[in-house]
Amino acid sequence: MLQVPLSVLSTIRFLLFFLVLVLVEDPCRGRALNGGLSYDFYDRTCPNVEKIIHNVVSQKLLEAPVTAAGALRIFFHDCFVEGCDASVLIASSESNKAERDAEINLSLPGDGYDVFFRAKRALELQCPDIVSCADVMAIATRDLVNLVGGPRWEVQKGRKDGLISRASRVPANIPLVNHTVSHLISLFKSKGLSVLDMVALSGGHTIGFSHCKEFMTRIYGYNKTFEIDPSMDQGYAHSLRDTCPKKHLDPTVVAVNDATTPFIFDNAYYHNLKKGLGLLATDQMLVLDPLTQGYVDMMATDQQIFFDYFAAAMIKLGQVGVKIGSDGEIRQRCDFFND
Ligand code: HEM
Ligand SMILES: *[C@@H]1O[C@H](CO)[C@@H](O)[C@H](O)[C@H]1NC(C)=O
Ligand SMILES: *[C@@H]1O[C@H](CO)[C@@H](O)[C@H](O)[C@H]1NC(C)=O
Ligand SMILES: CC(=O)N[C@H]1CO[C@H](CO)[C@@H](O)[C@@H]1O
Repeated sequence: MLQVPLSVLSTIRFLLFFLVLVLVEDPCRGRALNGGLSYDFYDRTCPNVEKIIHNVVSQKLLEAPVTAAGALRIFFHDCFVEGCDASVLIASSESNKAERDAEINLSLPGDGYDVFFRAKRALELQCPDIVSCADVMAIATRDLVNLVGGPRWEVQKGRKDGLISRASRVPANIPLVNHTVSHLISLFKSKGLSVLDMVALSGGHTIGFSHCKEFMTRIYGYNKTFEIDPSMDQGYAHSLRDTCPKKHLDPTVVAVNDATTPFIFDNAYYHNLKKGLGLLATDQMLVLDPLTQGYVDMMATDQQIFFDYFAAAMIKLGQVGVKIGSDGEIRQRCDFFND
């Protein structure tokens, strides 16, 4: 019979013990929780990254105040399609219709794209080939939200830029105004975001605009019983009818998302919902559905609570489907893949 010497057994036991330690304490496992992102990612390679982006962003905001809302919506769309990998910035080519040109994107505003392109160009002068467009988007969006009155949070960095951008992958991943709350919940859940995250992120509609077609069915011929959506404040509905006449509707006309403080990032959005002043059907439903109305009340009660949950949810949004290592690249130009 083969005798296993005691020393071998104890070595095996030691190795097993060590393995358990590694499994429990492996720092990579902890990092994987943030998708491999870190706060100090560019500390050695581009220490001024945040300052450079901030300068560009604040200049752009002075020129075009609508930039904040545009950028925030583009960032959200980017993260929901292929993850936060700047795939939304890619220009279409002859052989590829990119995300930007998916129908829902036609309303994403040019100033929002422009601020990301400008920030990247400024970075390339000081730290060429170092900072990904995906990280530029996360940092610039944070700055813009903060500059229009919203909270500030530290941005985790280290995202790579994606290698795929297809218009055909957009529709299934982007919420529409005719979706039910339960559909929205499952869409957000599929991205790792909770109901609370969803209600907090919807507060992004405290700034920006929507085109008339997004709410026309609420203010004209709603259903057989009601001409106007009964959950909408009737005076508000009539003022929206003035903005968006049924006949000769100009498709470029927009209404502000937050009827009370349209240009300030605050919690007025939630107060509005409680008064029937939600613009989109999906906004108004958040206060009608028992799964979400408690969170709406909470955000309306205390702006600081909204800011804390919004910031936490933006950090989670910024982790959705991020690519690290060889999963992606550092683009030289945000609108074209390297080759
Ligand atoms: C919950 C589901 C959501 C739906 C159904 C939805 C839908 C829409 C629609 C239809 C518009 C108007 C687009 C246009 O006509 O130009 C819009 C605008 C906007 N959305 Fe959302 N959205 C949702 C969630 C979010 C989230 C999570 C964010 C970001 C945190 C966000 C940020 C924005 C912003 C900032 C605008 C204004 C854009 C501008 O002024 O150019 N939305 N949204
Ligand atoms: C929602 O609207 C889109 C067009 O904007 C339409 O294609 C889709 O069928 C609608 N979905 C539902 C559930 O009504
Ligand atoms: C019209 O909409 C209201 C509120 O959404 C609803 O209660 C009512 O049942 C609807 N009526 C018809 C005929 O669909
Ligand atoms: C097809 C199309 O019009 N795409 C547009 C998508 O949005 C950007 C930014 O506004 C435009 O530059 C594209 O032309």
